[in-house]
Amino acid sequence: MDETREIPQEAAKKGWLSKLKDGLLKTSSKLGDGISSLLHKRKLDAAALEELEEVLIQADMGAQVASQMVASLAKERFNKEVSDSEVRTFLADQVSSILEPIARPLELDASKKPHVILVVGVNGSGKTTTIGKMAAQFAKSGKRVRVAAGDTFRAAAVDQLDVWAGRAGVAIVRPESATTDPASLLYDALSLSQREGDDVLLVDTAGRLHNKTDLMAELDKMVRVLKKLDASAPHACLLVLDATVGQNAHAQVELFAKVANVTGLVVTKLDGTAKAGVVVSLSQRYGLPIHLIGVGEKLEDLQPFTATSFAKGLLGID
Ligand SMILES: Nc1nc2c(ncn2[C@@H]2O[C@H](COP(=O)(O)OP(=O)(O)OP(=O)(O)O)[C@@H](O)[C@H]2O)c(=O)[nH]1
Ligand SMILES: [Mg+2]
Repeated sequence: MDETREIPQEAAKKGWLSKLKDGLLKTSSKLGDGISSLLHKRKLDAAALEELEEVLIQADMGAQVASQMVASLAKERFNKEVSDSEVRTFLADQVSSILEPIARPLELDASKKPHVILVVGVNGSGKTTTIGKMAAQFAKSGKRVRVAAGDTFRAAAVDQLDVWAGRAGVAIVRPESATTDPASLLYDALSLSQREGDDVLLVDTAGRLHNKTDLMAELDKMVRVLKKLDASAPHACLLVLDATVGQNAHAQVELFAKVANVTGLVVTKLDGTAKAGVVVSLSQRYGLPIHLIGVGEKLEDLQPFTATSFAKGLLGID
């Protein structure tokens, strides 16, 4: 047995689980405090259940999920003595089964050279940071990676991606000037990437929220240009959502689903909010796969989304 290989992997896994738990601390402590105080010296009666529903809604789980979870808890434990840890474990199981069908790793199709990933989302949601982190992780796993600065208009946006590319040790395609059209930059990036035999091309896009028509036109143009070189591209379109906006994330999913063929979600900034329950309401409502989550600004703070560990982190269970 190769122990030297196993130990670092185990350590990395443990490291990520505690990082996830720490990252979700704002939400889990709010939920935990709410649950303990509503159970304080009392049985799980109707008033306690009503309070619990409110606590879940406050964490942005959504009204429907909150009422379903409370109803199933009531079925089993109504008017019984329950400890707060029993309630947290019960809720974590419920959350986990809601998340299970949509927690899907982002898979690369090895037959696509490159596998083109378009990254979209509103201003400041974490697109560029997420691309940087993903690029680093793909590169670390031995993939040949290139990033394209499709947000051509803002020099600062291009420079930010450049810094991440340097950190990740991957190639970048930069626009010649602020007037370079994003679609023509993408044409150059994909041609180069095909010639070089890259495994992945990650495309950053502008987050300025135009009106819906402009946004659709710009994304359509980008997709059309990519298809000239590879009819199956883009192979994924990831919508990056900032968890701190809570229920507003729903409006963003609805907007982007209309203007782009969104294939999956990345939820960022879970560390900065007590509203991490939004992940649960998004899962229940749209059924879109959630591939990755961000719990911090550093390279290692982006990780695959897994149902059980997220559910446990959310409810503060070890
Ligand atoms: N705490 C925390 N901060 C994050 C996370 N992801 C991104 N950020 C921060 O959020 C800010 C915005 O991130 P960007 O990656 O620039 O967002 P963007 O979507 O590219 O923004 P625009 O290009 O302006 O549309 C930066 O300060 C990031 O460091 C996360 O998971 N946790
Ligand atoms: Mg950006």
